[in-house]
Amino acid sequence: THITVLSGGVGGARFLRGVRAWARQTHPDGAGGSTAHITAIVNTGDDMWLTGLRITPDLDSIMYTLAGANDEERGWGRVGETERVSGELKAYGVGWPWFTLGDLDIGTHLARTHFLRSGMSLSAATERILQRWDIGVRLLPMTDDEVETHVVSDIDGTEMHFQEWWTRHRASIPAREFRQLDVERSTPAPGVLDAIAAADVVLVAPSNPVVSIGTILGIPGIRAALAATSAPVVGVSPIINGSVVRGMADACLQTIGVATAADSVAVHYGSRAAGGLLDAWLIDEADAAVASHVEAAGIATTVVPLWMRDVPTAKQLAADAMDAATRVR
Ligand code: GDP
Ligand code: FO1
Ligand code: CA
Repeated sequence: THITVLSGGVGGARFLRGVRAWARQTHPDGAGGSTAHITAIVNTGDDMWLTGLRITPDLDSIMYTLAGANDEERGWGRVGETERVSGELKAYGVGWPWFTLGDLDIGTHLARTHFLRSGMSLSAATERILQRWDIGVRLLPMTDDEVETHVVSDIDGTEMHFQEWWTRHRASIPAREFRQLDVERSTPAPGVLDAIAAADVVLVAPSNPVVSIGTILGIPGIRAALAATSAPVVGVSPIINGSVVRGMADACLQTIGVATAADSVAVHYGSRAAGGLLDAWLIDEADAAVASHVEAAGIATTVVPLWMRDVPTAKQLAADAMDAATRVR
């Protein structure tokens, strides 16, 4: 079984932890792993160069979470982290004072930057970094090209890196538009289109629909591959009861004119039969009343608990998504 997951950072990481647990239980390899192959296609729009280092937040959130090395409370970075180097950089006035790189995390960035400087692509560098962490999931950046998400302020039209808008301003500056720099010249990373074409199931993680999933869909060729695959495409709503659960994704949805609601996000993604993304959509029990809107848009709907409070609940959600996949097409 080949399972391909489109993923952002924290929401995607929690979901992937559930998919991996489901695969280990239903397709055990007898050695604690699974015979099922899980590939995540990961957003890299949040990436940037900072103090000479290449930072890839969503890839790292997934890697640390699946390795059990993540700071669960904060949602990003390493558990048991210290910030001594960051303090030094601040004293030199280098980097972004509102963006803290942990000491252990800097080790990862140094390794990644070393590999990139030695001529490796981001996907090759990611594979090399993952050799250290036995996570049991293949992580593919959506592209090897630098396609950074920028935000255009609706107040004065100025443009800033997504990371500045999100982390420094906490998404409080009204955004006019999200831009993916140089996206038209980018190509999917090696393995991405194959992972979609050869999948038995494609899962869309409950990730930010705009700056995680939307960014992945913006890479030329990815939408067409999703339209063409024989695998069912099943999405999980990142919205529960009109709320984004954690983070500020509502500000992103507002910018593109989509309501923060489970049905609105599904309709925005669209039915694959009508040129959109989805065959099936999972919504929470709290949103059962809007299931008919999703069905009317041509998307099969399943109502299940969507709150991933721990690994068992995330595993059940993965099981429900795999079940939904068997019911379509
Ligand atoms: P980011 O890159 O770190 O912002 O993470 P993602 O893009 O992968 O996902 C962020 C989104 O995950 C949030 O906006 C939430 O809507 C969603 N999310 C977080 N936790 C849960 C959960 O337990 N259940 C569901 N259904 N969605 C969640
Ligand atoms: N988020 C913050 O709110 N403040 C930080 O200082 C911060 C540092 C940071 C360093 C490395 C990394 O991989 C992620 C980091 N994040 C930080 C989280 C992250 O930038 C955003 O939440 C995501 O990019 C949105 O997915
Ligand atoms: Ca992200």
